[in-house]
Amino acid sequence: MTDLTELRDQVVEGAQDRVKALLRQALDEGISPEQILHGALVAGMAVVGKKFQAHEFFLPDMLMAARAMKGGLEILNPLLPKGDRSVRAKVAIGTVSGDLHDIGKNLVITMWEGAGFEVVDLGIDVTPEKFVAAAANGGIQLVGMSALLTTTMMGMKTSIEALVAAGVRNKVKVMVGGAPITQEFAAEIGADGYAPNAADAVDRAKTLLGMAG
Ligand code: HCB
Repeated sequence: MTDLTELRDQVVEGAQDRVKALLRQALDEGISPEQILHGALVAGMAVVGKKFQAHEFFLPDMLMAARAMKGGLEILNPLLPKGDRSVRAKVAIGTVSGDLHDIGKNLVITMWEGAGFEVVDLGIDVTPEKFVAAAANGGIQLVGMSALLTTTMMGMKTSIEALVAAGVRNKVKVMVGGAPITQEFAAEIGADGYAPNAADAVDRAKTLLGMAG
């Protein structure tokens, strides 16, 4: 039986080929994609974050781990639950200005697409102007913002202020998320919602768009 602890450790080590092999083995043994995602891949990134904080890991280590995680996600993404595909909504999401972290954002996209949403990926380092353009264009009903750095999270506030200044704030719901973000912070900056993970981002989006139930 594949040990998810070993898979997690290989993510931490940044051993992409080994991660892919162990992940395929785990799937063959009937371990669910969600169990692998949370029990090994996401858990691995949490360990990497702690090691970086403790100065045991440096930027290249973090990059290797991210590469290994992405390799694993390439296999897992098509297998994650597709949910209720009858729900249709057009949404956009991006990582805020100055922030290059996109693994979490991409997982939210996977889950949103799985739920039947049409998703516009605004990418990383998204300026307030780009969020405004997304909100102003093409029937987007919800804008998601992601931030992983305490130094970039205020970019969410600036982006919401830009939506207000451009007169498009009422056209869209705004959802924020990312490791340093909390419900309190979301309320403080005037976001409509917050989600701590990609699965909750689906439920939250449905609620905000009046599709829950
Ligand atoms: Co990065 N990094 N990093 N990093 N990094 C963090 C975020 C630290 C917390 C590590 C630490 O110190 N413990 C730290 C931030 C500290 C702080 O701000 N207080 C940090 C730092 C400091 C930095 C640099 C400044 C390092 C440097 O250069 N000295 C640099 C900044 C670059 C930049 O952005 N300008 C940097 C660079 C990197 C990379 C490039 C090596 C790599 C990113 C690769 C990539 O994304 N393509 C990286 C990584 C991988 C991390 C950690 C290890 C993992 C992040 C991750 O992918 N987590 C992270 C440590 C950590 O977070 N514990 C570390 C896994 C995903 C699945 O979780 O939280 O992103 P998530 O997303 C969840 C959830 O939040 C929610 O759903 C997702 C799925 O469940 N969600 C949303 C996310 N966005 C949402 C939006 C919504 O609307 C709704 C829900």
